[in-house]
Amino acid sequence: MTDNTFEKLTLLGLGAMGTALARAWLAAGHPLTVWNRTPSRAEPLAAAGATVAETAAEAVAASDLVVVCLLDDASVGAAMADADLTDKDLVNLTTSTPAQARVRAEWAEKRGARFLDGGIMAVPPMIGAPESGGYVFYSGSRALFDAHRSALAIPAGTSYVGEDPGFAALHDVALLSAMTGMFAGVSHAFALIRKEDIAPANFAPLLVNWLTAMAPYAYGTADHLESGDYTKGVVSNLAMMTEGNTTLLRTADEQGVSAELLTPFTTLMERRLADGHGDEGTTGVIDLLIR
Ligand code: FVH
Repeated sequence: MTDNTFEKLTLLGLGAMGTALARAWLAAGHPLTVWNRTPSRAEPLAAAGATVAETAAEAVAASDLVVVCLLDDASVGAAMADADLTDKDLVNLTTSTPAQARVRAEWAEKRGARFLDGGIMAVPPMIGAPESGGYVFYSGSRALFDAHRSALAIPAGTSYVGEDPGFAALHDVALLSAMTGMFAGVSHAFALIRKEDIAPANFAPLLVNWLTAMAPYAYGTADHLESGDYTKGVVSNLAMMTEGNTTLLRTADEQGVSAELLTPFTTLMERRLADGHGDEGTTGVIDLLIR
């Protein structure tokens, strides 16, 4: 933003997320050029004040700041094959792996652009709604991030996690992976009560409160990894928890529920216990996972 004018930017990709981003920037007063492979998706945004480019190359040429939010890394390469990136500030909000983000950063830099990768920790309704808590991890060029910070902060909060362009994707995927484990646990818990006279609507708040109470377990794990002492502050040790797992597995059997979501983790706990670490918590499982 300079004086009273809002920074001009270009957005490639008008899927569910791209459209939400576009609407947030337009609502804030940013002049916005958009492009989408299927042109009809740009029509509602044209009505809301966006300039629609006919090609991705034309859209890139329109602004110094170019944001990309496409399906995957391959679509980023395909969409910008003919674009001149010289002196552009390219922000890629397309979900990718850390390795893909690092290669994409080299690709952009070879073409004369500064590069910032982003991992969006939000779903489309959370964009442009600061109260939702949505945010984006950014990594790569710190100079680019600082130069465009106010524009980048319009759709969602910002969290810069380092110069390594792979770090935003790594943080994003690590949190999504933890979420996947939580979804697995929630699915198993509902399966256990499914055939009983327990209303899912009454059970849900119990689950939420319990998971919320247990979430700070992550701080203890971090402390173990930082200190190297996996027994530090352990309240419920591995020997006890592994024994407890037999009750979890037996209950699944009694309830006619497959234990296939539980067994991968319980098997790792058993291996760590068998290696003689019964006085630890579950932090040692991390060492078993790393190849
Ligand atoms: N939607 C969500 O909940 C998640 C939240 C977290 C972040 N993700 C990531 O955001 C990227 C975009 O997601 P999206 O929700 O906008 O995805 P779609 O609605 O499926 O739109 C995909 C857009 O990509 C275009 N596209 C696909 N392939 C190509 C290609 N080869 N060349 C050019 N463009 C391509 C597609 O165009 P079209 O089908 O309309 O022509 C859409 O614009 C994504 O990385 C999520 O993981 C969203």
